[in-house]
Parts: sequence; C-alpha cells; structure tokens
Amino acid sequence: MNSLTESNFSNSVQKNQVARVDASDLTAESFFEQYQKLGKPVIVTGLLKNGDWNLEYLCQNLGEQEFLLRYYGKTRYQYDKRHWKNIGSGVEGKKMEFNKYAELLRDRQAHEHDIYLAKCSIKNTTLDSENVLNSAAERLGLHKAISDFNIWISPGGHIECLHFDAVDGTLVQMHGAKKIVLFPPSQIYNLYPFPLSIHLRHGLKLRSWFSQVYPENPDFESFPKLKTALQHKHEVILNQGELLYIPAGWWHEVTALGNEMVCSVNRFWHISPTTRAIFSWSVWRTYLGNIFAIPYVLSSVIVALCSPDRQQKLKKIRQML
Ligand SMILES: O=C(O)CCC(=O)C(=O)O
Repeated sequence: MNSLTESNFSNSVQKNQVARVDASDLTAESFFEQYQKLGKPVIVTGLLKNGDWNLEYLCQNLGEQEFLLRYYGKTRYQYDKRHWKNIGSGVEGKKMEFNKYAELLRDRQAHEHDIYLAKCSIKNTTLDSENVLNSAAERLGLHKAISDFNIWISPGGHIECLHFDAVDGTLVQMHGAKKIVLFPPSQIYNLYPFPLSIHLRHGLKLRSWFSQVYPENPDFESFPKLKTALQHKHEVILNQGELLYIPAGWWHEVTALGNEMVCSVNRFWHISPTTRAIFSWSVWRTYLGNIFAIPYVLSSVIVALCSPDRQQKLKKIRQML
C-alpha cells in the first residue's frame, strides 16, 4: 500500500462514499439542495425501470446511421500518458454505419483494437424519441441542457481515462455496468493535469482537463502528490438503469465492466447555481485551455484551406472541436 497507511486508507474509503438514493426518495428540490447546489455527486436508482439497450435493440434503432468511432488501440494504456499524441475527443476518428460497428463488437475486433463509439448525439435517431431519459432529468429538475443526449457504446474493458468536464453531467447506464473512479475538484494539482501550454503545441488533440496519471496503476516516483489524491478517491459501480450525477470539475475515470457491449447515455447541463461556476478554478482553467488552443486551431484551418483535400481536413478539425 506504499506510504498510504492502512488506517488513512480505510478512513478515506469510509468518508469517500457517493450516496445512492432511490428516485422515490428525491424531489427536484431535495436533489438541488443536497447535491446540485453543493456540487456533490450522487447515484440515483429506480429512475429507469424498463428498457435494456442491448445490441439487438441498438441495431434496430441505429442500424444504418453513421457514427464517429474512436480507434484507441490496445497498447495505448501501456505508455506513459506524457508520450500520448492525442486524448479523448482528440483521438483519430472514423465514421461507420452502426450495423458494421455491431459486427466489430460481435466478432470482438472492437475489443481487440479498443474501438469506442463515444459521445455521439442521438438527436436524429429513433432513440431520441425515448422520453424515458427526458423524464428522468425532469424528475431531478434538470432543465438547462447544453448538449444533446450522447450515446457511449464500447466493448467491455474499455477505459475512458481520468478527466473532468467544465459543466455538470449526468451519465445513465443503459446496458451493462461501469466502474467510475472519482476525485473532487480540490485534487486538481495532485492529479497532474496536462499543462495549459499543451494547447499551444497540440490544439485540442491533447487537453488540459485530462490527468497525466493512472489512478489504478500509480507511478508515485513521477507523480508523488498522487498519494494525497488517492485519499480522496471515490469509487462507484453504475448498474443498468442507474444515473450518476457528475458535477463540474469532478474528475472521473470510467471503465466498462465485463466482456460484452456496454452502453450509456450522458448529457451536459449548465451549472446551477451559477456561483458554483464563478468560483470554480477548474471551470476557468478549462476556458483558458480553450483560448490557448485558438492559434493552433486557426492555423490548422488555414493549412486545410490551402490543401487539395480541403474538405477532408476541415472535417477532421470539426470532429475534434
Ligand atoms: O462513459 C464514458 O466512457 C465516459 C463518460 C463521461 O466522461 C461523462 O459522462 O462525462
């Protein structure tokens, strides 16, 4: 257990619990007072009683539509993140019809190459008419969405590495289960985020709201302050039908459990109350990161405009934003 003592560790495990609350014990007011206002994560159970978005159901609804797939590659996590060339939405994407991706999941090529259908809007699909997600959000008094509902479909075993968002999020488990490791915003510098200057050289291919550490495979020699962060680690299992509220600035690393396809839907929300956003360094730091990326993005647009495969290059830039 390295230099984390046994008693420190078990104390932190006890105090770092994410509450699990049944929807019948929550109102929009109590959700706001106890969680949203304080920026505190919570798992809400019993919101989605029916429905299993298994692969067959997804094929029926998404069949011939195209989605952007991220090709992570199986060896990515063997490398020090400081040597990575891209991260998150900055990872090279390839458009593919859903039925074809389903084939890759069935014949396990998606597992082999760690291919993720990540953060794709379901706005123009028949899934969007599923008002079950809307009514779940309404039950919690969440009205001010700043994104569509996005679907995340992966082979079991996929890890979406440690990062935070500058807005509130809800993650709903639609098939299978995920393990989520969370850290509070206060741990930002104990988790070694990529420096803001990364955006000057890499635009948004690398992102300063991602951590350079592997919380489940710590390298204390390179990242000694990670020991402190680990005392603040929260770990949850999100089961099918459950919703996790992830307040802005909360770090999360998400692992799809099991061997089969795992599917969730998330949505991003304006931070409420606004004072929570105003006093959040994580939020301001993300805005700064985006500003730092502007010169690189603009110069990439100019290069794309001057190149013979202009449309292709511009499309790639757009996908990354
Ligand atoms: O489910 C995942 O893999 C990532 C989800 C996520 O990062 C989010 O909901 O903010």
